[in-house]
Amino acid sequence: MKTKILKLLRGQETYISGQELCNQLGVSRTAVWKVINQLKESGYGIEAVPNRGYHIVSYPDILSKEEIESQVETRKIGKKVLYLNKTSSTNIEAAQVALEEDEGLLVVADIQTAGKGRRGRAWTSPKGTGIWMSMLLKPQISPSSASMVTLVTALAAVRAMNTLKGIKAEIKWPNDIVVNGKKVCGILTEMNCELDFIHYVVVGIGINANMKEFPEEVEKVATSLFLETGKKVNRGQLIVSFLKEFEVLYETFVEQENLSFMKTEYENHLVNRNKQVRVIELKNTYTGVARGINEQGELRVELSDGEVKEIISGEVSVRGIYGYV
Ligand code: BT5
Repeated sequence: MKTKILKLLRGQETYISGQELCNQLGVSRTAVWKVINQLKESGYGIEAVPNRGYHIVSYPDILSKEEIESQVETRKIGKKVLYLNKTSSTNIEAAQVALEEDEGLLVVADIQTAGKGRRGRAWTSPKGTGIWMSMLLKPQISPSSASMVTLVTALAAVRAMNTLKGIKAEIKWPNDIVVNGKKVCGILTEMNCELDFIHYVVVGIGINANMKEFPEEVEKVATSLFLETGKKVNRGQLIVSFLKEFEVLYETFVEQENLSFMKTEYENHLVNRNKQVRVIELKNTYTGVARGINEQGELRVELSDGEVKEIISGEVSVRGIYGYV
């Protein structure tokens, strides 16, 4: 009911009467009044004027199931939200419920106590300032295509962030989003599959929204949207705009199972493009110039002898980004 009342209030430019809310929801005036009070207590600015009704005038930057579900405009992705004040990792939470939940579940937390990066690295996820979330996906594609979901997610995140004034977000292939050379967002895609069948994919996204500072261990590489613009981001709104961008790209990707439809746009945002990069593979390290991606999402790196290597995954450092010289 909270979600429904929030949605009705959001949809009105002016006052909506208590009676109208009761009629639309089929509940008593007392029930409506109680929920309005709860919303006010959580920080929503709601004006109540006798004979006119209620009007929402300000939205706090809080995350909740209702805040996201009342705004989401997608068909499937993020329609159902599992919100947790605190968790170890939203990727772990999503994996735990993956078999019983449908595709599209969004797990969001206000703080992660053991946020995960790739390959056992840690992701700093302090309270009340960032977006720590994971999407549960069940794409009917080959497991070998699943890594492309990371690139789809990166493009959706860049599109959503670039609607914010003063932000020019770029992609450092495959899974970092950077602003002015510092990391503002990371993506961790994990999969549970058989050799030829995907049970589920969990895509974790961490966005540094409103942090004013970072702990010493990431200070040199990390930035936040707030630090770059001086303006606080409404996390709920950013999540909703990301989900909308993601769903459209994801549906096309699952249908086509390649990235040709978004290759040009992705490359236009690629911070590595035409830059010298150092590729660190499991057994070997070399440098070359990143030229773009292929339809499978692999990074095309041109070596000094003109040979072009296509890199499936690995560590790629770019000169000038996080200090590679
Ligand atoms: C990533 O790994 O960039 C993937 C991050 C995914 C985080 C999300 S949050 C929601 C979901 N739940 C999880 O538990 N994880 C996902 P990687 O490319 O390995 O980068 C990790 C490195 O980034 C670390 O070793 C640090 O150097 C740096 N780092 C850690 N926290 C950071 C932060 N908040 N902002 C920027 N850089 C950070």
